Amino acid sequence: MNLTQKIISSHLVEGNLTPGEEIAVKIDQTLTQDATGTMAYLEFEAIGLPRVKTELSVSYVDHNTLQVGFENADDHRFLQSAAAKFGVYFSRMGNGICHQVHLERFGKPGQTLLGSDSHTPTSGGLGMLAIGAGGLDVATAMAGYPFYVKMPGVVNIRLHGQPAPWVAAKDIILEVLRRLSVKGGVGKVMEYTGEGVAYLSVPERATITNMGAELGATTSVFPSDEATRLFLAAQGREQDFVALQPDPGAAYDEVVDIDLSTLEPLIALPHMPDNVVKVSAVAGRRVNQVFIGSCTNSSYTDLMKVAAILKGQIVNPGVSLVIAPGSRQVLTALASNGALADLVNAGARILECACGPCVGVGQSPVSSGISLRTSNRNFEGRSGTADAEIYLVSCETAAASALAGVITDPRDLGDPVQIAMPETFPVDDRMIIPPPEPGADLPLVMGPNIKPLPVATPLAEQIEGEVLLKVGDNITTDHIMPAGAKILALRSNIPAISMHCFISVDPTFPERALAAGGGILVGGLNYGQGSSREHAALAPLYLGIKAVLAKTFARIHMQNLVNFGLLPLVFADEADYDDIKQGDRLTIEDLRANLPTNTVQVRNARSGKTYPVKHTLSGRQIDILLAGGLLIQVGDGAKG
Ligand code: MIC
Ligand code: SF4
Repeated sequence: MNLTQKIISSHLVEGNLTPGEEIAVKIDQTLTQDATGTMAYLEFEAIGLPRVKTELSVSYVDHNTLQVGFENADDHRFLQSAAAKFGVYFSRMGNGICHQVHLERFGKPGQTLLGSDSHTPTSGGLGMLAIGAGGLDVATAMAGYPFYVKMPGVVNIRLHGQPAPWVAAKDIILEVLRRLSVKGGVGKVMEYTGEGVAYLSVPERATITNMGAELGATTSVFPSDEATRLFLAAQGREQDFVALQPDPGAAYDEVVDIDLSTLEPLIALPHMPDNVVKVSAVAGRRVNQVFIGSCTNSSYTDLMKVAAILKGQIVNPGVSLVIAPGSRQVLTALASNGALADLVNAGARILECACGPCVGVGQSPVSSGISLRTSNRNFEGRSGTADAEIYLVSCETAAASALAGVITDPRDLGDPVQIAMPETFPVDDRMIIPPPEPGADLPLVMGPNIKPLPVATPLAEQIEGEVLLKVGDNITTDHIMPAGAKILALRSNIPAISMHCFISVDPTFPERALAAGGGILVGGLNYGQGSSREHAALAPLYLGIKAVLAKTFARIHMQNLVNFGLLPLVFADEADYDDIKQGDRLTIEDLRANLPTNTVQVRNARSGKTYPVKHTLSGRQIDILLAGGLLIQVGDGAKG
């Protein structure tokens, strides 16, 4: 067996290892973050259990920590009260980005982790099977239910040779994205092997598994080896180490070979993470801002490299350099060894240990500005500046460019910087509050911005409605439900946040949808890629959307639609997409009878055509739709 199959089979509750068939997997650990966590704990409350049933569940606060207005602070207070009430560890504001802290303090090789954030696969760098999902799936896992997913195909990415000088882990995953695209990983796990693995530390492996999310992959995983043991030992957690490797000669569904010794520094151009070229091909373009941080590249070694490059120099006058360390542990280490002073002396603006600019919480670039970022997503508008251009790079390229003021190949700097992994990290878990002993009936503390969950309804016999919006390929959840500090503050208030749905595509959409009493959405390939935010399903639900007709769907978003009773349908013939115009009236009849037999048809009143559609839903997902959403199903189950 390969490593993916080994971990899945040791957690398999239902199904078999045939790719494409639905399996149920036992979940050992869960994580949530503030922007998805408020919903997840409201959902857990609705399920009706007093306490989580997982081995470990952690609630992080890292996405929106600006606390502009009371809404955000109220959410954090609610999350702290929910963690105490339901038996969940609470990582306080300022303690760091969920994925970085989870890697440092909680991740365990061979275990499963489900997180309400699409970059949960970061912990795959430790040999975990770590999967991102919507809040309701995570709430369900906290309630002790297994996680359902289609058994992925396993792609073996074989890393050959030693990375060329100045080639970073980021360049390796950018190369994978260049080759496979943002759709290339859908329905697959990326499993890394080969002699090149030994050259990568756990945080470097985590950079690669983190950005496997941008491939659309179910997850990515590295073996657990001597580097894993050393990392866990440095975290004071050697007891959590187990060695894990695929069996010799294990079979894979696909193989990708990458020679690390011939790679060059790479860069993703606006506005997609797979729009990758060599840094040298675009060197010399002016840069207005450089952001170093995010769950992709904010580890100790990342920032030590940056400090070494910047030491004794000053940031170019045309550049604003902002740095957000990934965790309090990283920041403490930099503070005590002097590297923080090197960063500050060089003119870096140090931000809180949080997601920050990555999700548009502060530091929006200037109009038409060019921002070089070490983060993972460069979707249009995500930075908060509609016409900014975001480029994705390694820490080395970011630091070199911040000094030069133009996009710079780090190889121009001469000898590469070498940073050794420390033997011990400054471990201090006092900003992580363990849950109290079971027994006490603690309150959930809610501010006025926290509104009840919207209720899904059982699938109707017939859906009839206007095509309220027709969009193209690769529509992201940032298009459907934008982030940024102002909108993130509304994550626990669905009526209010819904008024921002699709506004970057069509500002009139929310009002038109409400006025029409709801309708239907039409999308292209890979609809709903990106974030796990279930608000991208909850807002359309609130606005009355009944069905989404697309060429293909991204995994997490499709499950989120199902969880809230919205029907995801796929064109049987992609050419029918071209026949539909925004404003057409569509009718889908005999749904309850035709869904289980996959014989659904959609009639277009304007063109008079009937389109055969199919779905890729499992029997379980059909049952959820017929029942009116997962919450109704699970809630009933939990009550007996
Ligand atoms: C993201 O990077 O898009 C986010 C913000 O972390 C999201 C979660 C969210 O929208 O709250 C994700 O990746 O799932
Ligand atoms: Fe946070 Fe950005 Fe990572 Fe999402 S991608 S978890 S917003 S740092």
